[in-house]
Amino acid sequence: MSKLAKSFFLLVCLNIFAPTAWSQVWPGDVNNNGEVNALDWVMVHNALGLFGPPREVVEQGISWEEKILEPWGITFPGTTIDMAFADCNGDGVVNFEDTHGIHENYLQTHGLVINDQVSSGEAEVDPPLFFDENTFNPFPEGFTLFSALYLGTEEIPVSSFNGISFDIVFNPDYVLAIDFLGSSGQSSGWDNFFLEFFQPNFIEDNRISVAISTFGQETIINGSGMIGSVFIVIEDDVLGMEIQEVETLVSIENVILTGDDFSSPSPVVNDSLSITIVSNPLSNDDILPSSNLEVFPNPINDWVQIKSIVNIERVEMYNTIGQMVYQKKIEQPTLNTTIDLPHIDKGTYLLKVFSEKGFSTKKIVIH
Ligand SMILES: [Ca+2]
Ligand SMILES: [Ca+2]
Repeated sequence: MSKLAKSFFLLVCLNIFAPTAWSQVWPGDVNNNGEVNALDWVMVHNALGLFGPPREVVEQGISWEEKILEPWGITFPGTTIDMAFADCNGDGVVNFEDTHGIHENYLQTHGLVINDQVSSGEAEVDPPLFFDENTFNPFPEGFTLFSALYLGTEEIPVSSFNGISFDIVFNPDYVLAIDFLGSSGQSSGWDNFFLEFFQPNFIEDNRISVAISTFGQETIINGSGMIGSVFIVIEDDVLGMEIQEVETLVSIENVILTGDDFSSPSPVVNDSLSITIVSNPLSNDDILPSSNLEVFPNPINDWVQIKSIVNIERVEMYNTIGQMVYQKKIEQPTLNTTIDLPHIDKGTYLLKVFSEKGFSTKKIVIH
Protein backbone atom coordinates (compact mmCIF):
# COMPACT_ATOMS: atom_id res chain seq x y z
CA MET A 1 0.00 0.00 0.00
CA SER A 2 1.28 3.47 -0.80
CA LYS A 3 1.94 5.84 2.05
CA LEU A 4 -1.05 7.95 1.06
CA ALA A 5 -3.36 4.92 0.85
CA LYS A 6 -2.08 3.75 4.24
CA SER A 7 -2.91 7.08 5.84
CA PHE A 8 -6.33 7.05 4.23
CA PHE A 9 -6.95 3.49 5.44
CA LEU A 10 -5.90 4.49 8.95
CA LEU A 11 -8.16 7.51 8.86
CA VAL A 12 -11.16 5.38 7.85
CA CYS A 13 -10.40 2.83 10.60
CA LEU A 14 -10.11 5.56 13.22
CA ASN A 15 -13.44 6.98 12.19
CA ILE A 16 -15.16 3.63 12.35
CA PHE A 17 -13.58 2.02 15.38
CA ALA A 18 -12.68 4.97 17.58
CA PRO A 19 -15.51 7.47 17.60
CA THR A 20 -13.99 10.87 18.31
CA ALA A 21 -16.70 11.50 20.89
CA TRP A 22 -14.98 9.25 23.44
CA SER A 23 -13.27 11.16 26.21
CA GLN A 24 -10.56 10.60 28.78
CA VAL A 25 -11.51 11.06 32.42
CA TRP A 26 -9.51 10.95 35.64
CA PRO A 27 -11.93 9.61 38.28
CA GLY A 28 -12.97 12.44 40.60
CA ASP A 29 -11.92 15.34 38.38
CA VAL A 30 -15.49 16.03 37.32
CA ASN A 31 -14.85 19.38 35.62
CA ASN A 32 -11.63 18.07 34.04
CA ASN A 33 -9.53 21.06 35.13
CA GLY A 34 -6.61 18.84 36.16
CA GLU A 35 -7.28 18.67 39.92
CA VAL A 36 -9.73 16.86 42.21
CA ASN A 37 -11.19 19.26 44.74
CA ALA A 38 -14.32 20.37 46.57
CA LEU A 39 -15.94 21.85 43.45
CA ASP A 40 -15.88 18.39 41.86
CA TRP A 41 -17.78 17.13 44.92
CA VAL A 42 -20.46 19.80 44.38
CA MET A 43 -20.72 18.77 40.72
CA VAL A 44 -21.28 15.09 41.61
CA HIS A 45 -24.19 16.26 43.77
CA ASN A 46 -25.62 18.29 40.92
CA ALA A 47 -25.65 15.17 38.73
CA LEU A 48 -27.08 12.79 41.35
CA GLY A 49 -29.61 10.37 39.90
CA LEU A 50 -28.49 10.70 36.27
CA PHE A 51 -27.51 7.63 34.30
CA GLY A 52 -26.03 6.72 30.94
CA PRO A 53 -23.77 4.16 29.29
CA PRO A 54 -21.33 2.66 31.84
CA ARG A 55 -17.62 2.68 31.08
CA GLU A 56 -16.14 -0.58 29.69
CA VAL A 57 -15.51 -2.99 32.58
CA VAL A 58 -11.73 -2.48 32.39
CA GLU A 59 -12.25 1.31 32.48
CA GLN A 60 -14.39 1.25 35.65
CA GLY A 61 -13.29 2.05 39.20
CA ILE A 62 -11.80 5.11 40.87
CA SER A 63 -8.07 4.26 40.79
CA TRP A 64 -6.09 7.37 39.85
CA GLU A 65 -5.41 6.79 36.18
CA GLU A 66 -6.87 7.90 32.88
CA LYS A 67 -10.08 6.07 31.94
CA ILE A 68 -12.05 6.17 28.72
CA LEU A 69 -15.72 7.08 28.80
CA GLU A 70 -18.57 7.41 26.36
CA PRO A 71 -20.28 10.80 26.81
CA TRP A 72 -23.91 10.77 27.92
CA GLY A 73 -24.84 13.75 25.75
CA ILE A 74 -26.02 15.87 28.67
CA THR A 75 -23.85 18.64 30.03
CA PHE A 76 -23.56 20.64 33.24
CA PRO A 77 -25.64 23.85 33.02
CA GLY A 78 -23.78 26.54 31.09
CA THR A 79 -20.82 24.29 30.21
CA THR A 80 -19.68 21.70 27.66
CA ILE A 81 -18.70 19.27 30.44
CA ASP A 82 -20.49 15.98 29.94
CA MET A 83 -22.23 14.67 33.04
CA ALA A 84 -20.68 11.23 32.53
CA PHE A 85 -17.65 12.84 34.25
CA ALA A 86 -19.67 12.84 37.50
CA ASP A 87 -19.97 9.07 37.33
CA CYS A 88 -16.58 8.72 39.03
CA ASN A 89 -16.63 4.91 39.26
CA GLY A 90 -18.00 4.48 35.74
CA ASP A 91 -20.86 2.10 36.58
CA GLY A 92 -23.40 4.08 34.56
CA VAL A 93 -25.20 5.94 37.33
CA VAL A 94 -24.34 8.97 39.48
CA ASN A 95 -24.98 8.27 43.15
CA PHE A 96 -23.35 8.83 46.54
CA GLU A 97 -20.80 6.09 45.84
CA ASP A 98 -19.24 8.38 43.25
CA THR A 99 -18.20 10.80 46.00
CA HIS A 100 -15.61 8.16 47.03
CA GLY A 101 -13.82 9.11 43.83
CA ILE A 102 -13.42 12.64 45.21
CA HIS A 103 -12.39 11.57 48.72
CA GLU A 104 -9.89 8.95 47.52
CA ASN A 105 -8.30 11.16 44.86
CA TYR A 106 -8.64 14.50 46.66
CA LEU A 107 -5.99 17.01 45.47
CA GLN A 108 -4.56 14.57 42.92
CA THR A 109 -3.60 16.31 39.70
CA HIS A 110 -3.05 15.29 36.08
CA GLY A 111 -1.57 17.26 33.21
CA LEU A 112 -1.78 21.01 33.31
CA VAL A 113 -4.02 22.28 36.12
CA ILE A 114 -6.32 25.12 35.10
CA ASN A 115 -7.30 26.84 38.35
CA ASP A 116 -11.03 26.91 38.97
CA GLN A 117 -12.57 30.35 38.71
CA VAL A 118 -13.47 31.65 42.17
CA SER A 119 -16.30 33.90 43.31
CA SER A 120 -15.42 37.46 44.09
CA GLY A 121 -17.87 40.14 45.05
CA GLU A 122 -18.37 43.73 45.96
CA ALA A 123 -19.22 44.64 49.55
CA GLU A 124 -22.79 45.89 50.07
CA VAL A 125 -23.72 44.72 46.55
CA ASP A 126 -23.11 40.96 46.48
CA PRO A 127 -24.09 38.36 49.11
CA PRO A 128 -21.48 37.88 51.86
CA LEU A 129 -20.20 34.62 53.39
CA PHE A 130 -19.46 35.70 56.94
CA PHE A 131 -18.72 34.70 60.51
CA ASP A 132 -21.12 35.54 63.33
CA GLU A 133 -20.45 39.14 64.34
CA ASN A 134 -21.18 38.18 67.94
CA THR A 135 -18.05 36.04 68.27
CA PHE A 136 -16.53 37.94 71.16
CA ASN A 137 -12.78 37.95 71.79
CA PRO A 138 -10.46 37.15 73.53
CA PHE A 139 -10.13 33.38 73.93
CA PRO A 140 -7.75 31.47 76.22
CA GLU A 141 -5.12 29.01 75.00
CA GLY A 142 -6.48 25.49 74.59
CA PHE A 143 -10.04 26.80 74.21
CA THR A 144 -12.49 25.55 71.55
CA LEU A 145 -14.66 28.32 70.17
CA PHE A 146 -17.33 28.15 67.56
CA SER A 147 -18.77 30.75 65.29
CA ALA A 148 -21.80 30.42 63.05
CA LEU A 149 -21.22 30.95 59.34
CA TYR A 150 -23.87 32.75 57.27
CA LEU A 151 -24.39 33.05 53.53
CA GLY A 152 -26.32 36.07 52.30
CA THR A 153 -28.37 38.54 54.31
CA GLU A 154 -32.04 39.47 54.18
CA GLU A 155 -31.11 42.58 52.20
CA ILE A 156 -28.69 40.75 49.87
CA PRO A 157 -29.78 37.10 49.58
CA VAL A 158 -28.33 34.51 47.21
CA SER A 159 -30.59 34.39 44.18
CA SER A 160 -29.48 31.04 42.77
CA PHE A 161 -27.81 28.38 44.90
CA ASN A 162 -26.91 24.87 43.84
CA GLY A 163 -23.74 24.38 45.84
CA ILE A 164 -20.77 26.12 47.36
CA SER A 165 -17.19 25.18 48.14
CA PHE A 166 -14.65 27.20 50.10
CA ASP A 167 -11.52 26.89 52.22
CA ILE A 168 -11.22 27.94 55.85
CA VAL A 169 -7.57 28.91 56.23
CA PHE A 170 -5.73 29.20 59.56
CA ASN A 171 -2.24 29.47 61.04
CA PRO A 172 -1.35 26.01 62.42
CA ASP A 173 1.07 27.63 64.92
CA TYR A 174 -1.92 29.07 66.77
CA VAL A 175 -4.84 26.90 65.74
CA LEU A 176 -4.69 23.18 66.42
CA ALA A 177 -7.73 22.14 64.42
CA ILE A 178 -10.77 23.46 62.61
CA ASP A 179 -13.96 21.65 61.84
CA PHE A 180 -17.15 22.65 60.07
CA LEU A 181 -20.59 21.33 60.86
CA GLY A 182 -23.33 22.08 58.32
CA SER A 183 -26.86 23.15 59.25
CA SER A 184 -29.88 21.60 57.66
CA GLY A 185 -32.14 23.91 55.67
CA GLN A 186 -35.03 23.94 58.09
CA SER A 187 -33.00 25.35 60.97
CA SER A 188 -30.92 27.71 58.88
CA GLY A 189 -33.48 30.24 57.70
CA TRP A 190 -33.20 29.39 54.01
CA ASP A 191 -36.46 29.77 52.12
CA ASN A 192 -36.76 26.28 50.73
CA PHE A 193 -38.34 23.99 53.26
CA PHE A 194 -36.93 20.89 51.61
CA LEU A 195 -33.42 22.21 51.38
CA GLU A 196 -30.89 19.53 52.16
CA PHE A 197 -27.23 20.16 52.70
CA PHE A 198 -24.57 17.55 52.20
CA GLN A 199 -21.18 18.47 53.44
CA PRO A 200 -17.72 16.92 53.74
CA ASN A 201 -14.61 18.52 55.22
CA PHE A 202 -11.38 17.92 53.39
CA ILE A 203 -8.45 18.54 55.69
CA GLU A 204 -4.93 19.84 55.11
CA ASP A 205 -2.28 21.31 57.41
CA ASN A 206 -3.42 24.92 57.31
CA ARG A 207 -6.91 24.70 55.88
CA ILE A 208 -10.06 22.67 55.58
CA SER A 209 -12.06 22.68 52.39
CA VAL A 210 -15.80 22.62 52.83
CA ALA A 211 -18.33 21.68 50.19
CA ILE A 212 -22.07 22.07 50.59
CA SER A 213 -24.62 21.08 48.02
CA THR A 214 -28.28 20.59 47.46
CA PHE A 215 -29.54 17.34 46.05
CA GLY A 216 -29.65 16.91 42.26
CA GLN A 217 -30.44 19.29 39.43
CA GLU A 218 -33.92 20.35 40.42
CA THR A 219 -32.88 21.97 43.66
CA ILE A 220 -31.69 25.40 42.64
CA ILE A 221 -32.74 27.45 45.64
CA ASN A 222 -32.46 30.98 46.94
CA GLY A 223 -32.30 32.64 50.31
CA SER A 224 -30.01 33.66 53.10
CA GLY A 225 -29.06 32.44 56.53
CA MET A 226 -26.82 30.17 58.53
CA ILE A 227 -25.08 27.38 56.63
CA GLY A 228 -23.13 25.89 59.52
CA SER A 229 -20.77 26.32 62.45
CA VAL A 230 -17.01 26.60 62.43
CA PHE A 231 -15.26 24.99 65.43
CA ILE A 232 -11.82 26.40 66.14
CA VAL A 233 -9.49 24.67 68.60
CA ILE A 234 -6.76 27.02 69.84
CA GLU A 235 -3.28 25.58 70.52
CA ASP A 236 -2.59 25.25 74.21
CA ASP A 237 1.03 26.47 74.28
CA VAL A 238 1.29 29.50 71.98
CA LEU A 239 2.20 32.13 74.58
CA GLY A 240 5.35 32.54 76.66
CA MET A 241 6.70 34.83 79.39
CA GLU A 242 7.37 37.55 76.81
CA ILE A 243 4.20 37.20 74.75
CA GLN A 244 1.00 37.72 76.74
CA GLU A 245 -1.40 37.97 73.84
CA VAL A 246 -1.42 37.09 70.19
CA GLU A 247 -3.83 37.69 67.32
CA THR A 248 -4.50 35.24 64.54
CA LEU A 249 -6.78 35.26 61.51
CA VAL A 250 -9.10 32.54 60.33
CA SER A 251 -10.13 33.40 56.77
CA ILE A 252 -12.47 32.17 54.13
CA GLU A 253 -10.81 31.77 50.73
CA ASN A 254 -11.41 30.19 47.33
CA VAL A 255 -15.18 30.51 47.48
CA ILE A 256 -16.97 28.98 44.50
CA LEU A 257 -20.73 29.53 44.56
CA THR A 258 -22.57 27.71 41.81
CA GLY A 259 -26.13 28.42 40.83
CA ASP A 260 -27.91 27.50 37.62
CA ASP A 261 -24.79 28.14 35.49
CA PHE A 262 -21.58 26.20 36.13
CA SER A 263 -19.53 28.20 33.64
CA SER A 264 -18.93 31.10 36.02
CA PRO A 265 -19.30 31.23 39.80
CA SER A 266 -21.72 33.74 41.32
CA PRO A 267 -20.21 36.68 43.24
CA VAL A 268 -19.66 36.35 47.00
CA VAL A 269 -17.93 38.64 49.50
CA ASN A 270 -15.44 36.79 51.75
CA ASP A 271 -14.89 37.32 55.45
CA SER A 272 -12.28 36.52 58.06
CA LEU A 273 -12.35 36.18 61.83
CA SER A 274 -9.70 37.77 64.00
CA ILE A 275 -9.02 35.78 67.18
CA THR A 276 -7.15 37.21 70.14
CA ILE A 277 -5.49 34.47 72.19
CA VAL A 278 -4.67 35.14 75.84
CA SER A 279 -3.10 32.87 78.45
CA ASN A 280 -5.30 30.46 80.30
CA PRO A 281 -4.77 31.10 84.01
CA LEU A 282 -6.51 27.88 84.99
CA SER A 283 -4.42 25.39 83.08
CA ASN A 284 -1.19 27.07 82.03
CA ASP A 285 0.97 25.41 84.70
CA ASP A 286 -0.27 21.99 83.77
CA ILE A 287 0.55 22.22 80.10
CA LEU A 288 3.52 20.38 78.72
CA PRO A 289 4.96 21.76 75.46
CA SER A 290 3.68 19.54 72.67
CA SER A 291 7.25 19.26 71.35
CA ASN A 292 7.84 16.76 74.18
CA LEU A 293 5.44 14.44 72.49
CA GLU A 294 5.53 12.43 69.30
CA VAL A 295 2.41 10.84 67.83
CA PHE A 296 2.56 8.62 64.75
CA PRO A 297 1.51 7.62 62.22
CA ASN A 298 -0.76 10.55 61.41
CA PRO A 299 -3.21 10.26 59.69
CA ILE A 300 -3.96 6.92 61.30
CA ASN A 301 -6.18 3.95 60.57
CA ASP A 302 -6.96 2.10 63.78
CA TRP A 303 -3.97 2.49 66.09
CA VAL A 304 -1.55 5.22 67.10
CA GLN A 305 1.78 5.19 68.91
CA ILE A 306 2.65 7.88 71.46
CA LYS A 307 6.23 8.68 72.55
CA SER A 308 6.94 11.18 75.32
CA ILE A 309 9.96 12.37 77.26
CA VAL A 310 8.00 12.02 80.52
CA ASN A 311 5.93 9.03 81.62
CA ILE A 312 2.47 8.84 80.06
CA GLU A 313 -0.25 8.19 82.62
CA ARG A 314 -3.51 8.70 80.78
CA VAL A 315 -4.80 9.35 77.26
CA GLU A 316 -8.07 11.03 76.30
CA MET A 317 -9.42 11.72 72.85
CA TYR A 318 -11.96 14.38 71.91
CA ASN A 319 -13.76 15.27 68.72
CA THR A 320 -13.49 18.86 67.56
CA ILE A 321 -16.72 19.87 69.25
CA GLY A 322 -15.31 18.82 72.62
CA GLN A 323 -16.96 15.44 73.21
CA MET A 324 -14.75 12.71 74.68
CA VAL A 325 -14.72 9.68 72.38
CA TYR A 326 -11.98 7.60 74.05
CA GLN A 327 -10.02 7.37 77.26
CA LYS A 328 -7.40 5.02 78.64
CA LYS A 329 -5.50 4.93 81.91
CA ILE A 330 -1.99 3.52 81.55
CA GLU A 331 -1.56 1.12 84.47
CA GLN A 332 2.25 1.17 84.31
CA PRO A 333 3.20 4.74 83.28
CA THR A 334 5.56 4.53 80.32
CA LEU A 335 7.45 6.69 77.79
CA ASN A 336 6.06 4.79 74.85
CA THR A 337 2.58 3.38 74.34
CA THR A 338 0.35 2.22 71.51
CA ILE A 339 -3.41 2.67 71.65
CA ASP A 340 -5.94 0.86 69.51
CA LEU A 341 -8.74 2.97 68.11
CA PRO A 342 -11.12 0.72 66.24
CA HIS A 343 -14.74 1.76 65.61
CA ILE A 344 -13.99 5.48 65.71
CA ASP A 345 -15.44 7.50 62.84
CA LYS A 346 -13.15 9.14 60.30
CA GLY A 347 -12.32 12.73 61.09
CA THR A 348 -10.17 15.10 63.12
CA TYR A 349 -9.61 14.45 66.83
CA LEU A 350 -7.62 15.93 69.67
CA LEU A 351 -5.44 13.50 71.58
CA LYS A 352 -4.80 14.74 75.11
CA VAL A 353 -1.85 12.97 76.70
CA PHE A 354 -1.43 13.30 80.46
CA SER A 355 1.95 12.75 82.09
CA GLU A 356 3.51 13.29 85.51
CA LYS A 357 4.47 16.80 84.39
CA GLY A 358 1.18 17.98 82.86
CA PHE A 359 -0.71 17.34 79.66
CA SER A 360 -0.22 18.03 75.99
CA THR A 361 -2.61 18.00 73.05
CA LYS A 362 -2.00 16.70 69.53
CA LYS A 363 -4.28 16.73 66.53
CA ILE A 364 -4.79 13.40 64.83
CA VAL A 365 -6.74 12.52 61.72
CA ILE A 366 -8.41 9.13 61.37
CA HIS A 367 -8.74 7.95 57.78
CA1 LIG B 1 -11.63 19.41 39.13
CA1 LIG C 1 -21.36 5.74 39.50
